[in-house]
Amino acid sequence: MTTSTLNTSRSQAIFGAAQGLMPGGVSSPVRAFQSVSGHPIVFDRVKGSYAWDVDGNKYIDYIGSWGPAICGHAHPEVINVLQEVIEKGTSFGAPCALENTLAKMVIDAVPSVEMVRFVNSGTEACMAVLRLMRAYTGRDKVIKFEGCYHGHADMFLVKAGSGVATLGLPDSPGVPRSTTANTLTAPYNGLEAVKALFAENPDAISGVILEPIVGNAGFIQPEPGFLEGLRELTKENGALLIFDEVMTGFRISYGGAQAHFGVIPDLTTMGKVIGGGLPVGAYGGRADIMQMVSPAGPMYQAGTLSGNPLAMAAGIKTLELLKQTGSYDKLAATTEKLITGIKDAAKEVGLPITGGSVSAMFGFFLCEGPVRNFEEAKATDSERFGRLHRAMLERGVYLAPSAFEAGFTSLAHSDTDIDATVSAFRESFAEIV
Ligand code: KE4
Repeated sequence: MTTSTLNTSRSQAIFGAAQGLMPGGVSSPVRAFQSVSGHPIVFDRVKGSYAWDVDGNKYIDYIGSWGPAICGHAHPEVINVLQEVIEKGTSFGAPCALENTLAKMVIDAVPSVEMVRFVNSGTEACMAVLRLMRAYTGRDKVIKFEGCYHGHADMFLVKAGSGVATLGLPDSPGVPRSTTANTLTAPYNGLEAVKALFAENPDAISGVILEPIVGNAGFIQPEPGFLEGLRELTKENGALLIFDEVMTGFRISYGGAQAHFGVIPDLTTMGKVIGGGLPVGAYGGRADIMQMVSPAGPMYQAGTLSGNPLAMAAGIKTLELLKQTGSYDKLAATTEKLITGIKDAAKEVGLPITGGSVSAMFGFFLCEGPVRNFEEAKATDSERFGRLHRAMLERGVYLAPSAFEAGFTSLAHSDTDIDATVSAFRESFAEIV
């Protein structure tokens, strides 16, 4: 694939105008390209595995709106169902049968979920699940892991991943110390550190929340025994285990990472895929715990647009598509071919690289590795990644604009897409070596 000087003049003009309208010119920080070379690309439309920018340039997209587009962008069957449902209104603010349908699909699919509550984002789901952990156990402290990101609620902005890591914001201003005083942190895969926290805080920790596969510090997998160890430790200490599956849910398998690893938490948060591209989040788990949620119980949580028919319909159709035989075999094969090609291409020019994939989620670090936690992830060559990102963009491949994010494939990514992507990596690695 030959490079051409990408004409992105309209992107530059629109992004330039955005600067005076929205902080950083974006609606979410990581989109601002602040840790990679060049300015952001302004999208015009997306379809399948592709995105087109406002200058007409086409890209193979490995972000997929940060996870929701697992069946491919603007899937015709999702579009059709939305066109039908929208005729009946966009939001009711009242119960609708579509909520029952999606709730039953989630309950039938995700091993830990006996009851579920829909919200409008992953952040909301994580905020609510933390309140529920505390309400159920009567304890205030929570353990999270360095580099894991659970949305932007105050109590989680402690050594968080994603944009916080990208922008080097170890803690955000505006978050009172009192709010994070009950948030304890440990290194990912650091079972001994978690044991020590429980010993130092007897009967005070409500639970442990984590990404069962990390996608917000780059791609980091749990080491054998880590998830199982957390399951045992939380049980021994009367605490809850929470899997934040906002990113991994219905991506790692139809039952999420918990079904893939065979470790069942007490509560699970979800988002992204279950909304099929519309704003949705959810939290669910053991019925005895979920019964505490208002109005069944005393723990308050609410939302104007929660369970709206459009989001429910898009989620239902997306899960129906994923449930079809062979979906996850295809996702795994596509992604394995991609990450193998990427690593081989780097090694051909002697660039240090470590990385991997699980189902439709992948990632790599430009360092020797292994990368088992956020501290080791920081060894990645972020400056070189910034140049790689630009070189790939020039060759029509759109990667997450941060060394501390994961990549996502979809059912729409073809063998031709993967071959073209690996070829672009081969040329780009040679350019940045
Ligand atoms: P949202 O509030 O962005 O819907 O979800 C927050 C969230 C919670 N938990 C996990 C594991 C997540 O990955 C996320 C959000 N993921 C980021 C991508 N790293 C969203 C992209 C962005 O912030 O613009």
